[in-house]
Amino acid sequence: MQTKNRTYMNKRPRQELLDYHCNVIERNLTYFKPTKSSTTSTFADEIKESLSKSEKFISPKFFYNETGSKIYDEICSLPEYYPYSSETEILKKLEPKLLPYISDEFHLVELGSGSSIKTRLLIDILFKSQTTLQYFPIDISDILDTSTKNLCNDYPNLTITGVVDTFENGLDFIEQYDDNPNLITFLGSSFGNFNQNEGLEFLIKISKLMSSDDLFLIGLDLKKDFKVLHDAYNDSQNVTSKFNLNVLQRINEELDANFMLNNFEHYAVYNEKKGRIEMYLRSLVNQSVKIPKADLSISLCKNELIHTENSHKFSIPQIESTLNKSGFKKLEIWFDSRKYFALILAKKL
Ligand code: AVJ
Repeated sequence: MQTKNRTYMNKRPRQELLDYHCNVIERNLTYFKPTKSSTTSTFADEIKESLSKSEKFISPKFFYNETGSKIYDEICSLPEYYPYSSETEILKKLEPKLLPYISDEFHLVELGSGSSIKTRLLIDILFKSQTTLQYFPIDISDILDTSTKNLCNDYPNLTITGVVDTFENGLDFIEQYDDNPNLITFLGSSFGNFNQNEGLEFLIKISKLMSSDDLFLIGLDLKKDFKVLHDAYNDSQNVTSKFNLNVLQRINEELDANFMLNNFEHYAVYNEKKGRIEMYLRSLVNQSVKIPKADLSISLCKNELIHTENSHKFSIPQIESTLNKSGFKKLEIWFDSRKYFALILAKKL
């Protein structure tokens, strides 16, 4: 094998070029935050905008406050919610399949802060080929929770460097940080929340930011039997309903709104034509709601829907063409035993 002329140990991080603060929490736990407050709009701005439209909408990114994240963890342990168990099944068998692609000293970059069992499975694989590992979770919101601290206690040779920023900016930062190759992961079919154009644009940005020896590992949920899809978002314990309704509770808490949660019901349906689960909150009565901190009052008719999420399901040809169109070369595609979920390994074209 060709040896690359690189010095990993002496390379100084170039954070001074990039306008990030460095906060050292512990010996092996650091995070970087942009110094300039980003220009992205606030929760109040976005809610005002998306609930003022004739087709009311709340972005699914707002599901994940502390309570919402806990409910999402509950969803992941539901028997009907196959995406989590299917992806984990693939990851548990990944070691012999992924290791042939790992030759240098790879960093692990995670889009979205996992700090879950899935992150641990990937860390374990990388430690099979290297003695130290640097892990960069990228997330716009508080990624340094207790699970991150547990991670650094459990792995003494792991260095965690959180980047509190958008995925694109965070990846840009890491690419300039040093010259190590990166295994960039985007798991859980989070990609399914994008519509087709947003998804394509996102992948184009990622592939442009990547260097030629980086690897990209993306988990995508597959098209399948209607009943399996339906039940995954209409679970018998109503956890998904609680998850969906919690976003209204969050708006009540943070924006002083007066949504009456009992006046809404969870509605999730598979849209065959668009190949996606659509989630809504249905108004059960004619009602009006005040959202003072968004400077907004809305009225809802009985049966009116607030759209809260799209979760796209993919076919294999669709995955291949999306990757091709966005500057990626597919290396591998792995499935779980039921072929419900796919994990794709790709490189920059
Ligand atoms: C985190 C976006 C992958 O779409 O399945 C789970 C979120 N919504 N149940 C998904 C979700 C309802 C989940 N993703």
